[in-house]
Amino acid sequence: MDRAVPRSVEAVDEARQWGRLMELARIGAIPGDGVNRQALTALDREARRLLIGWAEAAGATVTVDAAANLWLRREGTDPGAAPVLTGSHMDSQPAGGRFDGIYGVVAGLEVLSALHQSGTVTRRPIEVVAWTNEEGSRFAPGCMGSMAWSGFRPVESFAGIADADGVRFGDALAEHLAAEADIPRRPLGFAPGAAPHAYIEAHIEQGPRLEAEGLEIGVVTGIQGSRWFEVTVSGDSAHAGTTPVSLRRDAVQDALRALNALNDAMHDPADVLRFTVGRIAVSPNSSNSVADMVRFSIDLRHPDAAVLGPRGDAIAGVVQAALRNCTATVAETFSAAPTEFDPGVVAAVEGAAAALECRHALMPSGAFHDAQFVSRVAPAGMVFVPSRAGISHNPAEYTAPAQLAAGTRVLAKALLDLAA
Ligand code: HGY
Ligand code: MN
Ligand code: MN
Repeated sequence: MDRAVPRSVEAVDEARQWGRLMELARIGAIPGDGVNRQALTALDREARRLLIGWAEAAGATVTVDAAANLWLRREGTDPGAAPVLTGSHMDSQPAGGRFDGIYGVVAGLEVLSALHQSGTVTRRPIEVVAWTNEEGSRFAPGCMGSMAWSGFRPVESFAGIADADGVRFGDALAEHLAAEADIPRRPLGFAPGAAPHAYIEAHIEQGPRLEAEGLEIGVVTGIQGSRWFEVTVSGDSAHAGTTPVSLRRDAVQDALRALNALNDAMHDPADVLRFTVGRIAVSPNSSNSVADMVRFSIDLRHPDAAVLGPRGDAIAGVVQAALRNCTATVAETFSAAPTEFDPGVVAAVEGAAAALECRHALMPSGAFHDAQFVSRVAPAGMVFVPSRAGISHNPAEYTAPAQLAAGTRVLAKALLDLAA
């Protein structure tokens, strides 16, 4: 490990990076310093155009693939060498913050800018990628761009998924690609035997540990497993005033019975299992009509597949047993096994943090990331920077400029070592 700090790492510019993040945060800004920038919307495209302008000024070539993943490439001396990748996502939660996802894309861009500014040329090409729809809040599930790119699921399999307004993913993707028709295309995925040499994603921790332990950098060892389900409880709509309870097939009441049963079934005294119902839709959603349909989401996570498997597999039976007079369907829409990152990439990140004398620790990720799908086809790892009070998926999400710059310098050093 070269312990000297390369000029390109020193060229990482804290103010330039912060300025870009704050300019992007204005696109989809919501009260409380938050951001709502949903995937494949005009806001998403506006942010991408801003990023593309900066990337071209840094000498990168820009391409888009069939899943609308956006690629910023800096050539190396050996153009045929497998590239080193970095990046993250640009879409946000509906009540999102200014850093989740977008920090990793801007950090990758900052590395390209620093390499360009310092005239540093690496042997391997370096590519920054902005993955499509990581959050899964407009179109569920998340990580569609990285799942399609890694071959985990074909992009066509998402086409029929509709957002809250009934817009199908396939149509939103087609509209998006048409709006970016001026950007050169690249094939989705990679040729056999031409997988990237390595991938490192910089991201905010979205948890309290780094701040609580006074650490600057998280060297991420892996990502806990996650499974998403969609539960639909079906009854009959009826008049709230005239229909006796004994004759009702009330989807709200049976959904409540199912939720209570699920809470009991998913209880974990060690508080490691994460069971979340974040979205509930009621039809016809009228105060004086008995509900004929309730649809709710389940997000289930655990670091151990031996726990996540059985607990997730039990969900359908728990729901069915809880119903009194409605019917229900339970569909699994997302399943990402627990991920262990590549030891070589983890060592590159840890070595970079040590070389730059950053206080760091090895740690797993509670949040999922596109890196979990990239890691199935290429050696992957992540760099975390602290989140104030561990807050994320909330407008109050915050990381200081100097903390973000430290993360980007570690990213730059690790990428340089891997691209040598
Ligand atoms: O849900 C997640 O873990 C990620 O932040 N989208
Ligand atoms: Mn994220
Ligand atoms: Mn997120």
